[in-house]
Amino acid sequence: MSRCRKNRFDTDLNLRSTFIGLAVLLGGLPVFGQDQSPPAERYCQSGGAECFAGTSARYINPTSRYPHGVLGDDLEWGSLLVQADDPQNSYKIALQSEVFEDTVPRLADFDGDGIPEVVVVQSHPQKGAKLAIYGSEGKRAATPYIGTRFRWLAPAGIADFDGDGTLDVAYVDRPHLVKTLRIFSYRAGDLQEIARISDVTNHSIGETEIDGGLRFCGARPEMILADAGRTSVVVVSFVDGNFQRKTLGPYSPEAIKTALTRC
Ligand SMILES: [Ca+2]
Ligand SMILES: [Ca+2]
Repeated sequence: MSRCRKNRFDTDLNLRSTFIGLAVLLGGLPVFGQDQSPPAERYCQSGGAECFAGTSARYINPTSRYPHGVLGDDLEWGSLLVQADDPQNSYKIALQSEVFEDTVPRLADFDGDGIPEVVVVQSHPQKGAKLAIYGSEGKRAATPYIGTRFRWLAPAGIADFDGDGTLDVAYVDRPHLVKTLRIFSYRAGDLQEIARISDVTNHSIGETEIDGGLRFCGARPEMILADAGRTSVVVVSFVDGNFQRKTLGPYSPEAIKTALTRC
């Protein structure tokens, strides 16, 4: 999960114009352009990488109003921009005091109508982070805020992990402190917690990316994470009616990548 380092130039139009001009002189390539996040990740029910053709989403409007710096700089995102072929499904969410404290937005279809909703990490200046789902009508569902300023969560994946037909979303609650994977199911338009797995993490303070992710090997999608001390790679699977965690081997960034791509 990648994250471009943002810069402050979007708040200085003169500087920005200068840099865009330089970019043009350098061959027209967008060497500038870190005033927006990379495009949204797509969580396809098939486990593939391509779905929701015609819809894209990214964060825009960097802001320094929430100087937590957990993702490597003191800038977070002020707005979410969703663009779809159908103008009715295009929208912008501009936060006022809160920020999107996140790497990229995530597209997933929670209600099965074929139109993706957007999963974000949104942080409040006093209450810290929560995970939220947006649709064109606005915020559709959210977990509670953690409750304390400068406390964060890192999404681990979106899939029907338990195979009950409803989409689930998982995140590591305070990956530097509490290190607990929490799994929520989208039911009746709300997020209901269905499981917790302790002693895991997917991020260290200052890293610009979230570690791990999903793999599709057996009957159900699995989550790849590190143990809390980042000494081993672990996989969380739904087996025999329960979420279970299993150690795969010693931790390294390469071992995480290998675990994601091999069964
Ligand atoms: Ca939908
Ligand atoms: Ca489910």
